[in-house]
Amino acid sequence: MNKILILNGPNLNLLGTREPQVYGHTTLADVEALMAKLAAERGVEAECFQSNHEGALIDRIHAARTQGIGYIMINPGGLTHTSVALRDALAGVAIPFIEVHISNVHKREEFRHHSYLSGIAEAVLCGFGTGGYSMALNYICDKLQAEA
Ligand code: CA2
Repeated sequence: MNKILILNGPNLNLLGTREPQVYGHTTLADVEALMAKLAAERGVEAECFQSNHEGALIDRIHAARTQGIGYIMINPGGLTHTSVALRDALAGVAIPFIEVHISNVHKREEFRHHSYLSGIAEAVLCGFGTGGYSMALNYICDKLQAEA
């Protein structure tokens, strides 16, 4: 069960190409390469998946149940604030997950202050830029190693 699934939701494929004042200059490919490198250094396998489609993310979460995934890291993008279905999928597979946001959602518009996922997440990180992904990965690797 020492596999990690790293999910990125709608529009995160644009990372590093637009709105650098909010999301920085790092691309999603950069983030995914770093995740693979850091995970390998810790003897863990990280699989990354990004989709602009809610159903595709839900299908990927369901598949994780039988793929030896011990932990999920997810930046749900805008679905954070809208998707009961994504929450139900994560609750349904009962795989612990960390919710990550690049920006500090609490410093932004009111509609970004509520997350449908946070109430069932093990932990939530926001406002650390793309550095939040590395922090979450370290935490998850510590947890998986403590369980091994
Ligand atoms: O801060 C985050 O990571 C968010 O999850 C990003 C979502 C936003 O809806 C959430 O409120 C907070 C937006 C993802 C869109 O990402 C883009 C990246 C670069 C350029 C345009 C969009």
